[in-house]
Amino acid sequence: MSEQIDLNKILEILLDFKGNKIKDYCNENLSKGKDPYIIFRHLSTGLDDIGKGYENKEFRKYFTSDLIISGRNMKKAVQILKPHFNRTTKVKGIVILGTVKGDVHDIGKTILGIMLESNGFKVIDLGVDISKELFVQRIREEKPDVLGMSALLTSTISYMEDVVLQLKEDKLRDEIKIIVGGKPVTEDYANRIGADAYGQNCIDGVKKCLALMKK
Ligand code: B12
Repeated sequence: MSEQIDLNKILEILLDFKGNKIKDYCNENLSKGKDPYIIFRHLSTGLDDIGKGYENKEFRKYFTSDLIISGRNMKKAVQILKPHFNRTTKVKGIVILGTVKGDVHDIGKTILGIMLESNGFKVIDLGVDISKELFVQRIREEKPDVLGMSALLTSTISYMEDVVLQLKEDKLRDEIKIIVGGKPVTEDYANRIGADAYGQNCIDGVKKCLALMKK
């Protein structure tokens, strides 16, 4: 599928300090009948570019302040787009979500939660920087079908394994399916830590959660 994206315009919107441009962009596109997920995907392309420009040590194009502003604007977009994702009423299962300890990136996880809700899941989003103890406590309380963990830092993905091991120790591992995702996470890593599934993006994540419910 080829999509025309004006990256410069997206970057200008994401880096707008006041945050008005992102609201106008989302509302204008929604009023034209554009699929909210496509709007979100276009904005994500800009975030990716900002991430790469931040990472490039030889010619650093973006700084931490740019990450903060673009992250804040993306969250505004998520709030505007949220009511426009389709919803189904029948509950297909319960998913508990959280970004692991040490990591505060939550845009991907939040959008996954919204898309899971649109696809009939009840979602309990624990938020960010979640310890293994809190995951265990909330799993005991809520008895979800699936645990979804997110991590965006190479330094925090190993905590996903800590959570899996803790669940084993607490005899909860067989009670729940585990799906992991986030930029540095791979299918291979998911297999290595004993997760049941890996989701490359939100759409893949929803598909995998639906499949896990059938197992
Ligand atoms: C916005 C942002 C921030 C914001 C976060 C705001 C927020 N509320 O989330 C702020 C400013 C707080 C931030 C802070 C930092 N950040 Co930052 N950040 C980003 C940035 C630009 C975008 C991340 C994002 O939201 N992407 C959009 C979403 C939609 O994509 P996503 O999260 O990957 O999610 C998709 C998939 O991965 C998947 N997915 C995600 N989670 C899950 C979970 C499941 C279960 C499933 C199935 C799927 C799934 O679905 C989504 C798509 O559909 C990235 C660069 C990048 N391109 O990733 C850097 C990036 C992640 N940050 C980075 C860094 C270094 C930092 C800081 C250490 C910077 C600093 N010096 O302080 C801190 C760390 C803070 C901490 N302890 O967590 C690095 C990480 C490098 C590394 N290898 O570890 C990156 C890659 C930038 C870079 N290229 O250097 N950051």
